[in-house]
Amino acid sequence: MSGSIAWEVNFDGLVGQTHNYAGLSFGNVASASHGGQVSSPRRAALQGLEKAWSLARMGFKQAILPPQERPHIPTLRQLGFCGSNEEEVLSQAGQKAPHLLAAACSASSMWVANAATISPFADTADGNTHLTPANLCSMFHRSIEPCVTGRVLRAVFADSSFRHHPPLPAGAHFADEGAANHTRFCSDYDSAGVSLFVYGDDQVPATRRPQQFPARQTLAASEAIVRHHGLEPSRVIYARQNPEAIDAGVFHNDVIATGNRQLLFHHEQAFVDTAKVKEQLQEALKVELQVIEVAAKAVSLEQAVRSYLFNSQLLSLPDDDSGALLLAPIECKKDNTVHRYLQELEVSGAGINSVQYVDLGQSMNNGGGPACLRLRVVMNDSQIRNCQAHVFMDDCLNQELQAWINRHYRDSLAPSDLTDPALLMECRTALDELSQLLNIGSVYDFQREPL
Ligand code: SUG
Repeated sequence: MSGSIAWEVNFDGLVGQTHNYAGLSFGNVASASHGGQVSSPRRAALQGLEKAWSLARMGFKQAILPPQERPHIPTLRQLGFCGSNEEEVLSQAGQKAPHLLAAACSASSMWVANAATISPFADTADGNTHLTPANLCSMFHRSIEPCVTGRVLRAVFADSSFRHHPPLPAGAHFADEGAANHTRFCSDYDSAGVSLFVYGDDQVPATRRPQQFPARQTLAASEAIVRHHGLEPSRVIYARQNPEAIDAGVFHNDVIATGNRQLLFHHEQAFVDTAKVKEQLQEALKVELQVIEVAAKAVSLEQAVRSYLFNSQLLSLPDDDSGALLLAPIECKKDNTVHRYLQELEVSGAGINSVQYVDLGQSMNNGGGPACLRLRVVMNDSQIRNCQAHVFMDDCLNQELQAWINRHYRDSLAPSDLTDPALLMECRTALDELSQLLNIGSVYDFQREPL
């Protein structure tokens, strides 16, 4: 299949109706510091949609992925909340274990950079595109996602050139957080790429571990994915994340480094051995690797985490060698140091010649910036043409989704609203309508089996 024109398609996760602040992610500084606050699901969903639509308007291939069903009653039942009806299940959970109710209500599936690891056809032994949903077993509220993620991915990537793998076995040994710790480098999207897998834990007793926060990706998980996807070992690099960065709030590599095509944009303190990472990448890539390394004295680790500078989207159009676009969170403009750095970068000729800013405040408060909200999938013409799901952004879909959000989303949501049975029904009505609009079939539990 290689040789045909291919694009990077960004699939953005639509924010779900239960978007709320429950402080669920230990080690994610923004999530912890906003726990208990009142959220605005409608504003969150509109902010995310506007980002996707603005990239589509600029000519980038852009699509969307649906949110998951929350509150997730099957999870609450599995945990022993066994009322005779759903209302009772919600109320029991709310009274006895509000933290478990919050976990079963989290809209965290919006951060689709954690949905799966994807290896495009140009990189795999059989010439197919391989997908593995992440097991997300480090955080309970996220471990609920992989089953429905798998169904959604099968519905959207249904043609025979896609190979769907099950998530890795759940458990600390194979903790996998998906594309957030995987970066693909290449000259053109349809030429063989080099995969950089970044892990926080190699399970070797002697290695220095983060002292405060958990490492959420293991080396063993990435190695298993490489085997499943049939990646050529000489084009795979494994790099260990700096434990100090994890302790500063870098819970995924995409909070401290990003890359696209031949460009690596990273913080000086991202990896344990940066020189080795660059050397290996350069050797595997063959064409020239461009590197923009941000020194700690220019932007500190703390500033990088607060502004989410490296969670920007690094984008380029095929056949456009004029330099990349960086779509950065608005927080980067509000921080004087980071803003000045980016202004200088734009005119430096280093490889990023345009920086734009986007307001994703609602998602950012939970630690999800522009890059967390999207899953990158390299697709060729026929894969795009064969996609039966109505997920590619155009003016019409944008308007339909805007109207759908305005019809179904609450303007504000407090943690105490999560037991409201009306919320459960609102979510199901909305998702039923959405699955028809997107033509993805019955992917949700409530559509498949009587509860
Ligand atoms: O897994 N936050 C998500 C944010 C994920 C960001 N993704 C990437 N960097 N790719 C997480 O920590 C917070 C939910 C809450 O606290 O209610 C949360 O799950």
